[in-house]
Amino acid sequence: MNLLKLCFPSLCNARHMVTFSIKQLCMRRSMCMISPDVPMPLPIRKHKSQSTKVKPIVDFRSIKVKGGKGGDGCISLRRLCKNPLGGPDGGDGGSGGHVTFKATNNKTSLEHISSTIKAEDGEKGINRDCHGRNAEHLVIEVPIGTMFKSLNGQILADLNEEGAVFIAARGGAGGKGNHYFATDVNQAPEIAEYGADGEELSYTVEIRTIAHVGLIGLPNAGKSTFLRAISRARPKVAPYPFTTLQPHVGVVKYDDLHQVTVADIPGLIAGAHRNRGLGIAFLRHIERCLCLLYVVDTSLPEPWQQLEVLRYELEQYDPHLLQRPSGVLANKMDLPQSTLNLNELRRYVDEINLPFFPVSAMNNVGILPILHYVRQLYDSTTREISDE
Ligand SMILES: Nc1nc2c(ncn2[C@@H]2O[C@H](COP(=O)(O)OP(=O)(O)OP(=O)(O)O)[C@@H](O)[C@H]2O)c(=O)[nH]1
Ligand SMILES: [Mg+2]
Repeated sequence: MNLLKLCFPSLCNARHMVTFSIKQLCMRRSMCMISPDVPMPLPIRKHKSQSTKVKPIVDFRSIKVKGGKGGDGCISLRRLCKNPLGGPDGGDGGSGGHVTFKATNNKTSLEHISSTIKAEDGEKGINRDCHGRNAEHLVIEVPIGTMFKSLNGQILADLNEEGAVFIAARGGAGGKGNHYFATDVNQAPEIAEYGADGEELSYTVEIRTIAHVGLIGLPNAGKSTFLRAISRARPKVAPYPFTTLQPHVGVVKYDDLHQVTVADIPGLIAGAHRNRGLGIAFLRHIERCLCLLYVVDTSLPEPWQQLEVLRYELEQYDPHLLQRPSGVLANKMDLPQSTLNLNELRRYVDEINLPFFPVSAMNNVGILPILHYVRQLYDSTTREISDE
């Protein structure tokens, strides 16, 4: 505990916000000398689910979409007992439905999107000039920031605001019934149109931003443990590398009702940009986080080397990633080796000019200053986006 007091002078007796009441939070504002204007993270009141199913985020899908087929027109000649030559009365077919995607705040992942999507067909026309019903358009909700690309990689749509809609495949028009073809010279035509087929197209769908903040680190650094500490997400934690194989997203709520999403990205290793380890796919996930938190296992010898590896891999993949707003978490500060390495690591982090946070994710110590910093990152990036 004394070691922790050295590392976290203002917060050493903070266990974790899980147990805070609102009153306690107000007291903590004054304890931590946090201005009353700064939004505070809300305590996690709801218990984590007991289910063993853990949902990783799906941020990429290849889909085939098909608009509904138009209904066929009808061939019918009216024959009533008092009017045996009543003329053509075949109705038109209804139009097929479109497949559309609509951006909404309610969705955060693409997991509900199946690989083949088909809209409803229009109904056939029938006699007595009854037209077939037009099919309902299929509206699929997707997260804001979803991009639709053609198979050759061209961006066709970017749904970057609430309510934006992309018509991915149009339904076919309904066919005309035989009443439509009646002319002066042919008053009983026995022809009608088939309904047109709907468009059939393929796309790749990607979410531009999977989370506001991405946790990146070497395997076993404690990324999943940290995400579990700050949110209700339940990524698996285990003492072996590559426990996390898919990104997981947790939500941190603040008392001004803003929600910041934090993604636990699977561990990176040296050579990741050349597809080593779990491959380049995870660098792609990192690209989709607005800010980054490097998680370092401070108990390992020369922990700054972990930062060097991480930053080198990011630079090789995309040098712009190093410009993203970032911070460094020196994790596992409860272990004695960590205290020995702390100052050297702090010096390295100061040199690269990044904010530094000693933390013990397992014991929930040092979490609050990070959540304040996360909120600052969120505020600055969302302000930039709204200014653009
Ligand atoms: N002593 C101590 N152990 C920790 C701390 N944080 C994490 N660990 C342990 O470190 C091991 C790895 O933790 P994870 O959270 O699974 O690490 P990860 O970075 O998600 O690992 P990958 O998913 O493999 O990339 C687990 O045994 C954790 O209990 C900490 O603050 N202190
Ligand atoms: Mg993990």
